[in-house]
Amino acid sequence: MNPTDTIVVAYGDTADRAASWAEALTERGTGLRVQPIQQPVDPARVRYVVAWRHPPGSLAAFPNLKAIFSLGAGVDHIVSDVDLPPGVPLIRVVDPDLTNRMSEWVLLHVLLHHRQARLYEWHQAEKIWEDDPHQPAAREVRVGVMGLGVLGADAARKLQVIGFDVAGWSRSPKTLDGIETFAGDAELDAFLSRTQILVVLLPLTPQTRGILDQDLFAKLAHDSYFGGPILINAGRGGLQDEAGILAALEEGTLRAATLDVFEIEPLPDTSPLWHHPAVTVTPHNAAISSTGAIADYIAGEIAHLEAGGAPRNTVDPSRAY
Ligand code: NDP
Ligand code: OXD
Repeated sequence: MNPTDTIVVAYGDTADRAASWAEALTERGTGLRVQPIQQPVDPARVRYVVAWRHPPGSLAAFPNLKAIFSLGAGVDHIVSDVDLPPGVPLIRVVDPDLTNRMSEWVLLHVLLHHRQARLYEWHQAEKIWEDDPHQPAAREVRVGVMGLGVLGADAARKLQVIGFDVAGWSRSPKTLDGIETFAGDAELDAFLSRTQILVVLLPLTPQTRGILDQDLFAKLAHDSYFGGPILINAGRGGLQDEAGILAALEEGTLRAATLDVFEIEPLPDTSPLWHHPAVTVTPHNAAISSTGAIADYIAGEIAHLEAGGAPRNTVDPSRAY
């Protein structure tokens, strides 16, 4: 390892965030220089890039990269760059801190709908003392998780522990104890037709873009106690047709939606989703990353690569996730 070898933090949103990630990685003592992409660097010395919404085309300047790291679990913000240096492994975050945070969010929002928390919030504001004697038990509620990867599988298992009747859908067949699984386009309709609460933890790829539309909502189970299917999306905003969600809520094809991700982020002030009474908005923080945990993970993977280890948690560029 040469001490002038460099890790570049390509955080596109703000220079401040790039600088704070660079500081966090420096504190981990990787033995390499760490600097934000906004500072001048000798491109030939850059061995690693740590990226979040980097300026497209900017990574092509580095001819000697050993790996590109995503600062998150998703990599759509990287694979959408048509000028990535070819043949460089792309590594994403797979870390229990992120996984647990996502499952917390999923459980919170499934339970929030299941136990009608917003109704009781309103009752409290109106001083109404009234309960619902027909509140179903978790076992009577069918939850479907779209995407059974690292995050979806963990959330599905934890929903199952609470008692929900859980199923999942993925690209390739999966076996999860006690969870009914469906795979591929051929089994999508069967999965949807049993799903009362739909949790989406899919990556954004050319195959999944726009998948959450009115046609799909119409195929969900419409027999739930809550008066219609519920959509909970923490995958990516590009999966969803927001006009379609609003139309489905108006016509009753959907009963409610909780959205953490949006077609445009931050969600514009003008979006009707902000004040729709059946929509809950969270600011893309379902699995809000702990800088420390992610920096530990990346520093650990760099140490593993520097010791001659093979890249782990890599993304298959042909699948885009
Ligand atoms: P994984 O790659 O581990 O899992 C992706 C899952 O989606 C897999 O089960 C995969 O199927 C399935 N899938 C992909 N394409 C298709 C398809 N065309 N049809 C059916 N199933 C498909 O990803 P993670 O679980 O780690 O993360 C999922 C996504 O969550 C990320 O890509 C990111 O967009 C989002 N995310 C959001 C966060 C937030 O804060 N809102 C935080 C972190 C991630 P198979 O198993 O067969 O490969
Ligand atoms: C991620 C995210 O992909 O936070 O990790 O969205």
